Amino acid sequence: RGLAVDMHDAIKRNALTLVYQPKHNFQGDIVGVEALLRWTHPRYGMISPIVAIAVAEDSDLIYHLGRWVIQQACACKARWNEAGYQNITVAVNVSPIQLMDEKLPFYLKKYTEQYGISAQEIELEITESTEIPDTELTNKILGEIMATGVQLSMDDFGMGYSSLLYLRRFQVAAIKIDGSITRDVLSNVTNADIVRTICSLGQAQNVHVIAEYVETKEQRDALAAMGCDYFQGYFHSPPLSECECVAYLQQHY
Ligand code: G
Ligand code: G
Ligand code: MN
Ligand code: NA
Repeated sequence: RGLAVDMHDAIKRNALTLVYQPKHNFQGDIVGVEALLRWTHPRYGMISPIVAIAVAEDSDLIYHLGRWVIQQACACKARWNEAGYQNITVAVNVSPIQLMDEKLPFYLKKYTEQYGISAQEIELEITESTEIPDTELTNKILGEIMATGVQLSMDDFGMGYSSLLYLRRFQVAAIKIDGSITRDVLSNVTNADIVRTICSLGQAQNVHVIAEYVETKEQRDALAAMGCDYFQGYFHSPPLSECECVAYLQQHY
């Protein structure tokens, strides 16, 4: 049996889960979370989401999996709203291949309505594993996603194919500077220059800049001084189960 078959089962039996990594502002308030896929395989144990997504992309399961992730994220956000945590966004990762799913805008509408949340509470982090095709189809889908009110952000900014062009192709709410740039910002002068440059771009474009892989207070403070708005990483918190995240919200909201 191949991993693709196992994943099909896993989706059906709810053997996949999402964990949530908090994002904070400089004041320390939690402003949102990023949903991250976790798959515990019955025989192979934990499978990295990078592998899981690659398996799904190679086997037609990716649209199904992507819709499932969005549904779970909307359901979770509805529970948090109910508990009084309205002022946080939930971000979901989408690969460029998922941006070819013509039904993606439909499902974003369907699940936000079904769970009674507003589209603005959901964010799609577009990862740059491959180039986003500049075709009529993806441009149409991107336009329809923006029309739903769901926010778009650029993940792994600074590492990818044509990040700067994407800023012109669609409206983004946030830029996430890739962890490989932020992680050694204290010791690498070039990376510090890159961070400052991305931050001034963000300011000019009225786009929030998020630093990920922030592991220490020194890094957080330096990144804030360089102009980053939001911070994500082990300094604040690792990814948390929904249950752990509720406890975290009780302390940090
Ligand atoms: O959680 P972890 O750091 O292991 O995630 C590794 C990468 O896998 C993340 O950077 C993220 O971009 C990707 N990833 C995690 N969950 C999802 C998901 O639900 N969909 C997609 N497309 N990518 C994901
Ligand atoms: O690819 P993306 O950046 O979306 O995925 C984030 C992944 O990076 C998560 O799966 C998480 O486990 C990991 N991660 C998040 N914060 C940190 C951090 O501060 N340090 C390290 N080493 N890994 C992190
Ligand atoms: Mn991400
Ligand atoms: Na990233």
